[in-house]
Amino acid sequence: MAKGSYSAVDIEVLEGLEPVRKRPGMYIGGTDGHQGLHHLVKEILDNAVDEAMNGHADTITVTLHKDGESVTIEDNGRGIPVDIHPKFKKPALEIILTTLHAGGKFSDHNYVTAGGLHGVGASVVNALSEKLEAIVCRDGFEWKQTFSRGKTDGPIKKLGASRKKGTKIFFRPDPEIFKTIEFSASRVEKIIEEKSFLYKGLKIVFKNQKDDTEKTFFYPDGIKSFLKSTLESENQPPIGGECFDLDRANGIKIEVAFCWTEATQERILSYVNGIHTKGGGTHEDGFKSGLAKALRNYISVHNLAKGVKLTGEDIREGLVAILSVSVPGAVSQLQFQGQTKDRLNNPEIESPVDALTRTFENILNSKPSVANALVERITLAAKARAAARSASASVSRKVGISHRLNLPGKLADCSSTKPDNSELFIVEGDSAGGSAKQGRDRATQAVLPLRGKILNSVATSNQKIAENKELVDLVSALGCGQGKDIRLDKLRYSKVIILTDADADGMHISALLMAFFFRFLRPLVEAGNLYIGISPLYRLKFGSGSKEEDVWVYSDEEKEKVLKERGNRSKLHITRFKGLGEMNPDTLWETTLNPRSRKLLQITIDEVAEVESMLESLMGKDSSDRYRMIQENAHRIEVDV
Ligand code: 28G
Repeated sequence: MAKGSYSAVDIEVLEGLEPVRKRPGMYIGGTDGHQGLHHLVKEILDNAVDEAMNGHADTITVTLHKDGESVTIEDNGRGIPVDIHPKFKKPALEIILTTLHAGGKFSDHNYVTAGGLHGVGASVVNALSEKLEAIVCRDGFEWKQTFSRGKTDGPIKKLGASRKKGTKIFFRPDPEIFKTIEFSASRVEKIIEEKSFLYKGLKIVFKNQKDDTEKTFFYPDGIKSFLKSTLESENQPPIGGECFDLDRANGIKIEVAFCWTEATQERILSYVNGIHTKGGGTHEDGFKSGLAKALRNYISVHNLAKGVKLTGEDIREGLVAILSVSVPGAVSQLQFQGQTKDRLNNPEIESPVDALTRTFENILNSKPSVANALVERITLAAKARAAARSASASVSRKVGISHRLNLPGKLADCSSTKPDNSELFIVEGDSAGGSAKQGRDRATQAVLPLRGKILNSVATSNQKIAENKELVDLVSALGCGQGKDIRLDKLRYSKVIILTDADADGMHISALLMAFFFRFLRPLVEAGNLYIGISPLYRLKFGSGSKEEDVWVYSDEEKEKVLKERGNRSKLHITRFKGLGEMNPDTLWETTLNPRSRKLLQITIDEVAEVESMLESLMGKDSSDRYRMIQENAHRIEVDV
């Protein structure tokens, strides 16, 4: 059989889809209806992108159907093979969609993308879909097979002759698996946009039947457009008016686009075979070292150093970069590392990226005025950093890594010293703090009451933080330090739970606290340690005497729903809680603190862009915007047991 052509014999390991339905989270990262749900789209889209990347398709269409709960993805590639597997006597299409790891062997000269680390393919989507329809056009015919929850509805059908070629997959996620199956159009759009930035020349059409719109994503300039769109959306013009890009195409494919801005942080968005590597890794390391070499060489050749010592951090201050690396061959050759497995670990990738990036020196030489603007920017950063170093030393002494000895006086600590079974409740106000202290499980739950306005920390300097007693107390209670010196292994609690009243003021305080965490304790948020505790808005007391029954509801809609369900038949008494302080300790335990019955909302960061815009709205003066942000996230509520 010719190299590169399909052979059904490639499919070797067959395993049913039961494990996927049993533990969906293991395959798609969650079933709360957001990350996991949208992961299904990524998974199918990735297959279509693979087909395009290998030169067999150039257009992909993604349709979000009117119901908002189903999606069709179509490519104009070769079509998934439908020939009968000699051993299993089933069409390849069916095997691919109904068995785990049925992708067969990857040929070693093709680029293969993968939907993150859970990239296990179409069969997972099939397993988690109430309905999936696959239509294949190839070799002059159109074929169709449909599935329910990963099982075929019947054999594949030949629909008739067709001169088209390609694959079309419709699916509706299974409401038995997902908390909600409502797709977010903007999220789907983000997924599509990212893909089309990463693969220049690929055209992806997004048809949104919900609002009858159609958008085409096509970026011939690839990640250079990605960079420009990032800069534009953040209103950050590049220094010297210039964005740079480098690429090499043979073997390991490397593309990088970058520029400097007036911002103080550095931001590198990196990808390997289309997989976002939030934790960086060897490709990023190569880029950083290459960049440092290019600039240091340029500076020394032109004698621009003037006695200032430049660190890598100085060089990268204000840097915004998109780095995309593609390694030919199976994704399984890629090695990932770190707690969330989002750090590339393949050592052979570092030096080619370093070598390519070093050629940036040539660009600098050819554009002396831009180069000088950059050198000035970098030397200034170095001087500022040196000046800040002495000041920040005194700050970190105050806000630094704490010991049990200097825990804040207001903290009612738990008796456990094991972070794994310790939780910290950050409670608004002294009276709620009092109820929480009495109502909690002293063994595992600590309470820190916060009083007064918390600083709007997004816009606040380290200096001001050090002067804010509430925040200093919070950081010492956490024990892990903050900012660059954060040490997550010293974090004293595995769950840090913000608990505020269920009103606008409470939301505002949560928003400010979250902003503080995002800005100064981001790794803690990224590691999934931050939660918002949801307290009930009403108690509905049904019946009376021994038949009395309490139902706690967390929103007006839920109240209406429960009342409708119960009808008017029983006696009813409704109490609205104006604040946590109104609940007695037992009630607070039952509704809000008890791990068996409470509702927690885990705060996650899945995309840098999302957080940036979130931060923007948190910073915004309009507090209703902040309120809305929290409300929008509030449906991600998960009951944790
Ligand atoms: C529309 C939504 C998602 C796809 C193809 C095309 C082929 C294929 C897909 O083969 C089996 C395993 C590795 C080769 C390959 C067709 C070769 C020849 C294909 C998609 C055989 C899977 N002819 N298009 N899978 N491979 N599009 N779009 O899923 O060795 S999946």
